[in-house]
Amino acid sequence: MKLYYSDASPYARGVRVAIRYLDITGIIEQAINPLENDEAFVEANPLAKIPCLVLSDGSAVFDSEVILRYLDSEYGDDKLFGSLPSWQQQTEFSLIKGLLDSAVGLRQEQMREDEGVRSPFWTARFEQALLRGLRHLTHHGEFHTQQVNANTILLACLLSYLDFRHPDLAWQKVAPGLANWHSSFITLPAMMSTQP
Ligand SMILES: N[C@@H](CCC(=O)N[C@@H](CS)C(=O)NCC(=O)O)C(=O)O
Repeated sequence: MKLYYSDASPYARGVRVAIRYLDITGIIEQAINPLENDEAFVEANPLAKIPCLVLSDGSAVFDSEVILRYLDSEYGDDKLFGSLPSWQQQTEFSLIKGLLDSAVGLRQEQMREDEGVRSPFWTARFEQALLRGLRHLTHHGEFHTQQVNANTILLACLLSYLDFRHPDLAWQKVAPGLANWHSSFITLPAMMSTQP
């Protein structure tokens, strides 16, 4: 199997953390820049987005959520999603995934600055969603332990991405509990070995 990824992508990092945590072997990780539209990559995922997992029979699995569910079901004994049976926990997963979309959207606005087309409206909207969402998770989430599951992996990758790409956001001020949890979670070997 082959995983297309980039070091900076928080979605791809979530999948790479899961591969290490579940101790899955036999996946070759190929770093690419999705914006370069490599022919084999675009053939595998017409959306030209990473992560994208190409199976041994040549078929492709994407996006990050489907890859995580695939790996968990085929190799992980449901360790990642099995511990999240309630609709509330599934909704928490959607919230974290949506916050990743906001963080990456905010990054795209930064990149548009060079073209002189950065939107103050969308910049503020992404920032507000991030701060609202993290505040919500601080009050309603269950992120007080070292438990490793799909939600904690993705949340840790999101918070590390915010520190990496959006250090001025100061998310720690609205979510101090998450900041404590994150500083401990990132010491896990699977997190350490996938740092951008
Ligand atoms: N919903 C997708 C989002 C993946 C995504 O947006 N990846 C970014 C990198 S962080 C990408 O490949 N961007 C290239 C593009 O948008 O053309 C997932 O969960 O995998």
